[in-house]
Parts: sequence; C-alpha cells; structure tokens
Amino acid sequence: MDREEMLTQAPVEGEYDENQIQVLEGLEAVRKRPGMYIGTTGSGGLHHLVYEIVDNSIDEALAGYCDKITVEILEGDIIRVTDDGRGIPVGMHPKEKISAATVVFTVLHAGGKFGGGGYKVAGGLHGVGASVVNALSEWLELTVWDGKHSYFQRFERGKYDKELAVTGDTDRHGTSVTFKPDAQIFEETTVFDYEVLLKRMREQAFLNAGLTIEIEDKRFPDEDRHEVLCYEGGIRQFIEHIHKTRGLDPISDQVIYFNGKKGDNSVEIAMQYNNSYNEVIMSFANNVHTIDGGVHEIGFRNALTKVINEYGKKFGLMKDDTKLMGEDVREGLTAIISVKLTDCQFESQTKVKLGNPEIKPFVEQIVTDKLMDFLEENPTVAQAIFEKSQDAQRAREAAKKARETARRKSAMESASLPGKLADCSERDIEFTEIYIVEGDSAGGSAKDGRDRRYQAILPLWGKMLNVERVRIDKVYGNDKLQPVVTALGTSIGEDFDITKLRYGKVIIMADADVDGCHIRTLLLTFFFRFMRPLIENGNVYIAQPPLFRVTKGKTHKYAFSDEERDQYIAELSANGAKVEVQRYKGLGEMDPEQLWETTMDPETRTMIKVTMEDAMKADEIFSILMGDKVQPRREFIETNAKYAVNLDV
Ligand code: TTJ
Repeated sequence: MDREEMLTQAPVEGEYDENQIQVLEGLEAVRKRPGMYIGTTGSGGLHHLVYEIVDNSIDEALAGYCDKITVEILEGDIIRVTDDGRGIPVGMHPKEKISAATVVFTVLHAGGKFGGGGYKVAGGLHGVGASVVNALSEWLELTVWDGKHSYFQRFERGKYDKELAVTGDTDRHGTSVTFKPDAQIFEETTVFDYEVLLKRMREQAFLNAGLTIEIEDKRFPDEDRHEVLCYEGGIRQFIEHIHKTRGLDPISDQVIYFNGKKGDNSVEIAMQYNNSYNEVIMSFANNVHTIDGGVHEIGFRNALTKVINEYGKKFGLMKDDTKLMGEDVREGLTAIISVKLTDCQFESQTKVKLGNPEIKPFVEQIVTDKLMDFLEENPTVAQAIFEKSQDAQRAREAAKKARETARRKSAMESASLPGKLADCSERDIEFTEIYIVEGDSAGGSAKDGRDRRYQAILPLWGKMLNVERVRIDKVYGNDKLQPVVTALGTSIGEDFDITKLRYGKVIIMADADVDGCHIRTLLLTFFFRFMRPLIENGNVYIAQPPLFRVTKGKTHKYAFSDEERDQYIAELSANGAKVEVQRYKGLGEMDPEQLWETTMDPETRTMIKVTMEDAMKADEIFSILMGDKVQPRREFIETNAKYAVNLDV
C-alpha cells in the first residue's frame, strides 16, 4: 500500500476486533523481553529509543521531503522529536482497520511496510521501529500535520483509548513524537546523556549533508546545551571534525572526497592524512555505524593499497621492488566510508559488519578509479602521501629486523615468558585466563589469591607509554607492553596470529582511580590498534573490584557503587549494632582472600566484556588525552567532567 492509497480513506472509529488483540499481544511481548528488541535495558537501550524515532525522520529526509529535525530533551527526561516531512500517513489501513499512523506505533515491524519505494535506508542498530519505542514508553504522544489538519493520539505503555483524531486546521506539515521511557522497563536509569545524543546527532548530520538537526537539552536552561547541526560538506567536514577534536594536523589542505553510484547502490568516501601514526577508518551502511567493518571497508582497503602502489610504480617513486603493505598506506589516515543500499545484510549478530557480497567489488572499483584520478591531478598531495607510506614501510621493516634480532638473542631461553608472569598450569585456552594487574602489590595479592590451575597473573610496572606518538616498532622493547605481547603469545599488527593465543580470557584488573582509568585506556587502545581480533573475538574483559566493604561483626558485604554501599549499611544496621565501612582505594589494600572472593572467583565475580565500541572510545580518548595539543584536551575535559576526575591530565 502506498501513501496515496492510505490518504483516500479517512480515519474511522477503530473496530476492536481480533487484530487489536494481536497488536496488544505483540507489544506485550516487547515489554516482556525488551532486550530482544533493543539490546539492553541499560543506558544504551534507553538512548536507542531516541535513535529509533529519529531514524524515521531521517528516512523522510532521504526521501527528499524533510529538511529539519529537532530533538529536545524536556524536563523529566522526556524526549520530543519533530520533523518537517510529509507527516505519517493518517488514512485508514485497509487490513488493520485503524489509521496507518496508529499501525506504525502499535504493530511490530510496521515500519517496513512503508516506503516500498526503496528509499528506506536509515535504520538503527536493531531497526525495530516506533512500535517498540511505544511499547517501552510510559506514555507517547503523536502529532501529525498534513498541510490541512493536525492530528493527535496518545498511548500509554503501547495502548490507546482513542484513535488518531483531528484537532484543528493547519498549513504546516510534519510529525512530532513525544515520549517518556518507562521506568518499569529501564530500571537502571531513565536519565539521558546530552553528550551521547549530541554525538549521534552530529554523526547523522555529517552523513546526511545539508540536513539540519537541532538538539536542545531543556532540563538545564542555564547550561546552554543547544546545537544546530548542519554540514553542507557532509563527511568531508566529519574528517575535519575528527582531526580537530583529536588535535591532529592534516598533511594536506583539502579532504579527498569522491562518490559513485551503480544501480541502487551508492558510496561516498572522504579521507585525509595527518601527522600521527594512527589509523581511523569509520564505515557506515545506510547511516548505521558498522563498527566491525565488512565488505565496504575491505573494498576500500584493497583499492587504497593497490592504487598507491600503482601510483608509485607509474611515476618511478618505488625505491626497489618492495611493495607497500596495507598498514603502510593507512598510517596516519582518517577515512569515512558511507554506503547506501536497498537491503543491508549484516554478518554478525550485533549487526555491525556489512556482508552484501556485491558491495566489495563495487567500492573497490570506485576507489580504484577515482583515487587514481585524484592523485594524478594533485601531484603535491600524492607525493606527500607516497612519502608518508614509504616512511611507514621503512619503520615496519626496521621493526621486523629488531624483532628478529631480539628473538635470536633470547633463543637460549627459547619462547621465554616475562619474568613477572605467574603462569597457570592448564594449557587449554578454553579454561585459562590471564589477569593483567596494575602495580606490584596488587599483583602479589592476585598471585596468592588466584586459582593457579587456570589463572595466570601478569603485574604491570614501568613508565606509561604514549602509543599515539610511538610507532609500532617501539612497542617491542617497551617495558610495559612487551611483557603483555610475550605473555599473550599472538604477536601484533600484521604478524598477529590468534591461534597462538595462550589464554582464552584476557582480563584487565586495575583500580577505580586516576591511574587505573589511565591503564585501562592504554591497554584497550593498544589492543584496539595492534591486536584488534582479540577484541572482535570477545577475549578481553575488565575486572570489577568492589569499592567498599561493609562489615558488621563477622558479616562482610562488598559494594560496587555508592548506592549498593548505602543499601548494605541500611540492611546491616537494622538492629542497632555498629556497622563499619571500609573504602578500598586500590586493589593493593585487599588481601589475597578478599581479592579472590570479590573479583577473581568465576562463581561470584562480575566482569565486563569489552566491545569494539568500548575499545574505539578508549582509542579516541587516548588520542585526545595523549596528543600534543592543549585545546582538544581542554575541550574534552570540559564536556566530560567524569574523565577530569578519573584521569590525571
Ligand atoms: C511515509 O510514506 C508516505 C509519506 O510519509 C512517509 C512518512 O511516514 N514520513 C514520516 C514519518 N516523516 N516523519 C515520520 C516520523 C517521524 C517521527 C518523529 C516518528 C515516526 C515514527 C515517523
């Protein structure tokens, strides 16, 4: 059914038949198992509700009918999203016998029924649509303006008493949705983080050049949390933004940009090199950030390596016949790849790796043609890029030599493990784990407290390393990272080999303070840059040591947050006896038994599995905090007060 069909039929009183009952059962299923639809009911799922609603407006913008989207956070953590599109169809849905707009908000996956014209390309991580948001909201109010009338409908936990009804005349057109997430579902928190929403909206504004997204936090009128995001330059400006916020200097004035189209598929690429050794490639499929990459990213990488080598050959720049490798041509590169296609196939369960096979040759072809054209037309930039790649190649080869020498040197103590490593006796990595522990004293407690059959301990010491300014060759010989590399057994970079991994779980155990936060950020950044498959495979974890011990007589309770501490104090002090609270400033304050009981015992501990998103965030924080520019660091700290407390910068 298309828009025309819907509009020919006026809304009528809803007939409450079996369709209705089915609808309610559908939304009831969402409320029973919200995780199935939005991933988590924590903060991530809460913010996801906003993306789901905004995606509908972005679809309308992509269809060419909407220029502006407004996102407001109202007092009480209520969200309002308003657009100036055609308005959700208000006509009667022939099958459901209710208005089409009501169908959108009450029938699971109804979103897919619209926009059969093939323009529907936006879609959140789970792409579940407005009905799921409705089901998980304490209440939701819908207003539609169709250029003639305004319409209104209210829902409570997905249910409604009254059908969509005309409320007045108007010449305005568009849709507005206001909703309050249900605290019964989002038990952990219903508080929105302005910075999180701003970041996502900015990203969407970059990806949809010319679209205006206005975001305003009305909970704190004095704090001026208000941005109007509109980037005529689209992803070109995304690159500039990344360089600016990370304090990186580009090696050329202009961002390289090209695009291409074939049938229903299109691709846009923006790229620029900077003076760091780090690589930032972000890819998107239908505006969804594909964190694990996929075929579009592979197509881009293949073409990039090929083109730069061909350029060197063509202009006689190759020193000898040694080819530049992928990691050489990506050193210091920031790139955005954005593809749009009618039907995304995602490989992984988390829907962040694009799988459509035809997209790889498509992207590869366009990058090959257009990047070569660019290089030939811009010889100065081409020269700079080529020289940078050759520098990287030289460094890589020097590193390889250094590694081989080091290996020969230690051949006698062959495969010698770090002296500080307390290994476990089991060798099957299905059962083994290594704790990377900050500080020698905590390392001592961990060694004494562990289960030595399955748990290995590697204490870290020595001066912190600044990965951003250090080349991969410097990782070898670094007193902090070298033992980690040796203990894990996998090697790094292009030599990384997961089959050599010596432990199934790699657990970072650090304090909840400044230094601990620092070490976590450092290690995650290191794994992200040099051992990425480890994170993709889900081998990396963060241990969660308790913050407090609440004691009454012989009863101890460990609390992992202020709230939990207060709860235990209340529980234990019920009958008047004295309750003591000990605050753990560091792991080193715990004796081996306590550390085992609270943090290391697989039966009772809680650990956080590190996702690619976590690691990417660490990488970004690391770049900002360790870079040599003061301004981005100051800005970061101003907007992320929590880090100012946690990180000593
Ligand atoms: C669908 O095809 C016919 C013409 O209208 C199209 C449409 O639905 N447009 C539309 C939907 N614009 N904006 C929305 C929308 C906006 C919000 C804030 C929330 C939802 C669920 C949809």
